[in-house]
Amino acid sequence: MDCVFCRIIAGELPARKVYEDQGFVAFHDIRPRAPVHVLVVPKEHVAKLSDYPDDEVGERKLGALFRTANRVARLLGLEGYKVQVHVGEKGGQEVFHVHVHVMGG
Ligand code: DGP
Repeated sequence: MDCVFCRIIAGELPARKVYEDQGFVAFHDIRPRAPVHVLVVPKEHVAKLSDYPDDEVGERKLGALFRTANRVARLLGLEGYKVQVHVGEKGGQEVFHVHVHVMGG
């Protein structure tokens, strides 16, 4: 397994987890760019946001991803926060396993 986020999900690498459910995990970013900076990551390996299919399945998965980002922000007590997704190398993506940055505080 050469995906760093898959290895965190599998418990092979440590991470400061703040949330976990059946489909998602959230943990603190190793290089925080805000006082609170967590990554919300689906357990299913999908390389990038644009790989989700343009159909009802994709819509459900995208909805669940952003619903979880909101849930995590609420759990962390963030009143206002920034949500960011880098898509593809030219979009600044470094880790090719879909994730949403939630930054606040
Ligand atoms: P990006 O792919 O550009 O959306 O950003 C990836 C983010 O993942 C970056 O802010 C740093 C973070 N990151 C990379 N490797 C690890 C890691 O092993 N653990 C944690 N907690 N964060 C990581």
